[in-house]
Amino acid sequence: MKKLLANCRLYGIVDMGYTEPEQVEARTCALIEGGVQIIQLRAKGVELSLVKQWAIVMQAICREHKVIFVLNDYPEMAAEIKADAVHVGQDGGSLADVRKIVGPGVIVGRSTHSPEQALQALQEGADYIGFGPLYPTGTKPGRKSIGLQDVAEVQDAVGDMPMFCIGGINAATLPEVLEAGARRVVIVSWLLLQENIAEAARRVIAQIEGYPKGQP
Ligand code: TZP
Repeated sequence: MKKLLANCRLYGIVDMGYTEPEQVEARTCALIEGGVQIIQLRAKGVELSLVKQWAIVMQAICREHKVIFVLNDYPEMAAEIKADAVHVGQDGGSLADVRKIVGPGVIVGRSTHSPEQALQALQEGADYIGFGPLYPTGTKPGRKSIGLQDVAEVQDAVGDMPMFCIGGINAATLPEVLEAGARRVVIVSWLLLQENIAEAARRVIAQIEGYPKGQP
């Protein structure tokens, strides 16, 4: 799975703030159909039994299609359901502690909101980072956006560790995000709100892969 991570350009999230429980399966499949190779379940403030139920469904679908399944926030649950990956925020404890819980084979990702946090995550041994929010976003209300000015420098500094730019990315902002030096992106609300998620994902991936400076 860690090898697959290197090829991922678009990271999709089934965010339960935008998704009805009965849509979990279909949305996971639509993202996969659109070529998304890493998919997270993000279910903030939801009862753990439900999170686990959805996580098991998504992990099974992702496994069948050789897509990386990421559980947001719950390392113990990630270990229990044998998730491919777990993603933790800045408040999610040390990455060493997370790794102790999930074991060495599981991908560990960290949210970062500044160049300092990105470098810290690199030093701590993150397998990948999210970097943002680049723009203000309703998916993380109240979180200060960090803009595009540090993207290229941080991308250079983290070397081969995949860095996924995140926050307010959509069809309109993607070109300038790529121009700023991003190689990989996470898109949450814009993708989930598309009538045809698979088609939209396909277009985004083609745009990232076709970008002149877009080699990972
Ligand atoms: N972390 C930083 S911004 C963000 C997260 C989870 C939300 C991004 O969502 P959207 O809808 O793509 O702006």
